[in-house]
This record gives sequence, C-alpha cells and structure tokens, in this order.
Amino acid sequence: VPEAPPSVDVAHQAAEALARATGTVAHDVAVVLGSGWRPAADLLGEPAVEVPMVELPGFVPPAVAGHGGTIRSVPVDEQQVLILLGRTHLYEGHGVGGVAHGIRTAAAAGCRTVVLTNAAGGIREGMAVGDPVLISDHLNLTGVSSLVGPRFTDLTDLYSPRLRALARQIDPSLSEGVYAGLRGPQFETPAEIRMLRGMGADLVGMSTVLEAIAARAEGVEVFGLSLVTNLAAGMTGAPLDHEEVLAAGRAAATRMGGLLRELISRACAR
Ligand code: 6GU
Repeated sequence: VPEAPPSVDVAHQAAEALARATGTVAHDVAVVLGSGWRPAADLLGEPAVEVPMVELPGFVPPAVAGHGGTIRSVPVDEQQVLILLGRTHLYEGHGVGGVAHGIRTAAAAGCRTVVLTNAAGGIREGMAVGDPVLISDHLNLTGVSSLVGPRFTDLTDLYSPRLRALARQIDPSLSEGVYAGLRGPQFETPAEIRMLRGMGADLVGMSTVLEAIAARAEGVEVFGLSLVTNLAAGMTGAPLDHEEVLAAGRAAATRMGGLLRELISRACAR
C-alpha cells in the first residue's frame, strides 16, 4: 500500500524532532551522502549524536545496502552541519515527497546550503573511476517534479556558480559536468548511454535532480558533487556492478572528505 507522501508540514515536525535529538536548533549546511560516500562523512568530524532517520516523522527505511539511513549533527568550524547518511530514491516507490523529505527537513532545520553528493556513471570520454566531478547542471529525466507551491520556478544556475568557483579554488583539478538523473533502478543500456551523451550528459545516476529542485523551491543554495564510480554501459565492455560503486567510494573517501570539509568551512560568507 503506497504511503501518503510526507508534506512540508511533516518536514517541520521532523526538524523539531531533530532539534530535540541533536540538542541543536539551528543548522547551517546539509550534506546528503550518496552510495559509498560514508567514509568521507567520518572525515567531517565525530558526531555527538547520530539519529536513525526512521525515528523522525516522514522518513522511510532505506532499501539498498550502502544507503545508511541516519542523520548526524556535526560542527565544522563556524557551521553546524547536518549529514544525511542515506537518501530515498524515486525507485523505492515513496514518490517525489519521499525523495524531497530530507531536503525539506534540512531547510526546516535552518540549512541555507545543501551539498548533494552521489555515485555516478561516467559518460564523457576521458572520465575515470574515482574522479570527483562538480555538477554544473542537470537533465531531469525522471519524468516527475518535486516542486510544491508556486509553479514555473527558474532553474538557471541551480548548481551555485559561487560554490563551484570556491570548490575549484580549493581543488583546481576538479572538472565539471552535466548530470542526467534517471528513475532506474536498472542501469542504462549502451544505446541509452549513447542517447544521453548526445543530449549533453556527462554523468548519469538515479538521484540528486529532484532534491536539487526541492532545494531551489525552498530557496536553499545547491552544490552537487558526483563521484565517478564506474564508466557507463558500453564504455568498457564490462558489466556494471553495485559493489564496484561502493569500492570506488571507499577509495576516494579521503580526498572527498577533505574537499567537503574545506568547502563547508569556506562557504559561510553569503
Ligand atoms: Cl552507469 N547509471 C545509473 N543510472 N546510476 C549509476 C551508474 C550508472 N553508476 C552509478 N550510479
């Protein structure tokens, strides 16, 4: 039986419960961690408390191994950071409300910036497993929208040029790319990857785009960072494997954690 999608009201209840559980009423930045990103989270600092998402109103249990399902509250320099270890994907069947709930909760908890990380397939020639890529823009190919409230929201510069410039100042070797967000849960066929490349996609995955739209609707600044965990179908001849995705995350964790920490501590002036 499909559950009723969590509403913006429920996000406020979740933020209140989170404030009680963490003892912190106001948070500044939220970081959503994708598959395999958990090791990078530990480099942001030891959490005083870690709250299971299922204890908060509106959150649903995660479906996939490697998607943790807890929320940490960690100070990083002057910023109080909410780390969401785990996210709800559209393919889990809880609707766009389920996908957007973590973002709406973070906004209700005071966050004005959200960092969306993910594990992505590399589509552009020259990309390699383990490459971090700044998301410069997206193709929402899920067929649905996470907007509530006013329609026709502008998505120009959805992925903050200010934060992208800051990230490239920290690590000048970072490249940028367009992320295609699909519903999944199957990986794409080689023909679909050729189509996506022709449409201007550099990266492909099953998350991020609906969260970014929900964040924009809340007036929250968005930063997106993909970790290329595998090359997309048809590029290497090898079949795709979820374990490969997790292993690439573990291997890149130190670099990613350092970048996130530096970005968060320098992102405050706005
Ligand atoms: Cl190749 N496709 C999709 N849809 N998601 C992914 C991926 C590929 N690699 C990691 N996540």
